[in-house]
Amino acid sequence: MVVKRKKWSEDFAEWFRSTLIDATVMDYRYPIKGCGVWLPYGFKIRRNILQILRDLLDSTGHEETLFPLLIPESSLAKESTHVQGFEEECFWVTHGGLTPLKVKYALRPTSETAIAPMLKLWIRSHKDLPLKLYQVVNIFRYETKATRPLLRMREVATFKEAHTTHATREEVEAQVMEAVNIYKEFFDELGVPHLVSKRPKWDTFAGAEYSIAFDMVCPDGRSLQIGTVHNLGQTFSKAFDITYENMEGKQEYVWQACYGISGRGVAGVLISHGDDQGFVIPPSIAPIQVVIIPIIYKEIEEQINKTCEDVAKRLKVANIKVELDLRADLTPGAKFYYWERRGVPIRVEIGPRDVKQNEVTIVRRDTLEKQNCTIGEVTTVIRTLTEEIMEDLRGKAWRWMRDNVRRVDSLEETKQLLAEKTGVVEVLWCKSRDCGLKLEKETNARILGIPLDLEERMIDGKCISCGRKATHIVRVAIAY
Ligand code: 5CA
Ligand code: ZN
Repeated sequence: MVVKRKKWSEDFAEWFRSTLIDATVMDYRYPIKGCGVWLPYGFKIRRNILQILRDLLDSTGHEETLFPLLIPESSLAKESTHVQGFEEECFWVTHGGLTPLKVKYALRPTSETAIAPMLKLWIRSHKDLPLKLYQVVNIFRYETKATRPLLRMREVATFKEAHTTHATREEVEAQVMEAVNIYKEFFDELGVPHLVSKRPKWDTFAGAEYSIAFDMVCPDGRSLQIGTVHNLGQTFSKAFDITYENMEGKQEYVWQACYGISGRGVAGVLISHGDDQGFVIPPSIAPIQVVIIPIIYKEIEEQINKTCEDVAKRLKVANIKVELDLRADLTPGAKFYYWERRGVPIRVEIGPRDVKQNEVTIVRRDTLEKQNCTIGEVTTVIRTLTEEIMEDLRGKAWRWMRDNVRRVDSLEETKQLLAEKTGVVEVLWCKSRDCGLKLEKETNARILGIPLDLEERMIDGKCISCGRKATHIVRVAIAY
């Protein structure tokens, strides 16, 4: 298939779409809109990223489970704000074979109402709490906005959702903060720069008391929500009658939180570090960390290939994921290009001069800088280099994002920056709903919310919308 190549910096959406296929990460040409296929190479990236998330959750007392995909309408409809938020987004199963079902089933759009009836059976006393569960599943949402590979799918094939249950309000609030810290660590490990904001009331998850979201800034200046943490309060415990017996022997409703990261988390990694040549996969999650390419000269072909094999063996022994590209039908240049698109972080070239000097040439994918080292040093040099690359990717991505988040005082400038899609704009706000909605309307943008770390701090200045005293800084962006 011929894919038209677009630049990261010029047409990000098209760049992402074509690079996903070209780099064999995902093929979204499936005959149902909003569904895609994880290809073997992409699947390995996905698995490595999920492993980081699983490790973080497992080490903080979460346990992995698996709930059914089907949710009876009677469960989904038990909580009114939740069902209002989701019923139009559900795919419904209405038949079993040719027989119409008495109660139709939703394909889970998220799993609160799959989990709640079971919690009611499991939770008896305060000794059963806290209960911290998660699952990695596919969910289905009948998205009506334009679907985009990984960013807005109808089958969200990669969805990690955590659901926790607690005895008190204080405990669930502490859990929300733990979740925020887990997600921060997750994105930091991957070098994905993010903004953490408390979403405004009108953009809260259906059924939640409040929502905290992680957003990144895309190369085209639009923001992308890459994770959310919700405090569900007692919404679902009251609707599903989930109670526990407290120390005094009294029945109390439980408190709940939930938090999710989807395939957008994978997209975040690919987008943050990509460039005009394609993806750049961070070494820590790269399925192939080093590719070795022989630069063949007929007379000493055998010697070059043997050296390549020797170097591959050394790297393998050192637990470095290495691929030796001995394909005879491709020129070295074609191979460079092939692996660059896929984002293999380090390339080792071995040619006649290298063999003569007992050396190899090492090229970094992110900067295309070259260096030489002796064959004896190769594993040490590459180990150090993988750490350097990770640091540099992280630093570069954060610098780019910080340059694209701007504090602005005037409404005119806010409008102009957002119209030009130059990233996230931070303005002063009185926190009133009217001013927030008015600001969204005037700028055609979305309020992402108040920076979480500044939520408690009062601000001096005037609300950008009404001119009265402001209380908070608020982030605004054109959101995906
Ligand atoms: N039950 C809660 C927490 S698991 C929940 O469903 N939250 S959510 O609706 O905000 O989804 C969690 C995350 O999934 C979002 O932050 C967003 O990054 C991602 N997401 C939501 N819809 C889609 C979609 N259609 N395609 C890809 N990712 C999505
Ligand atoms: Zn105001």
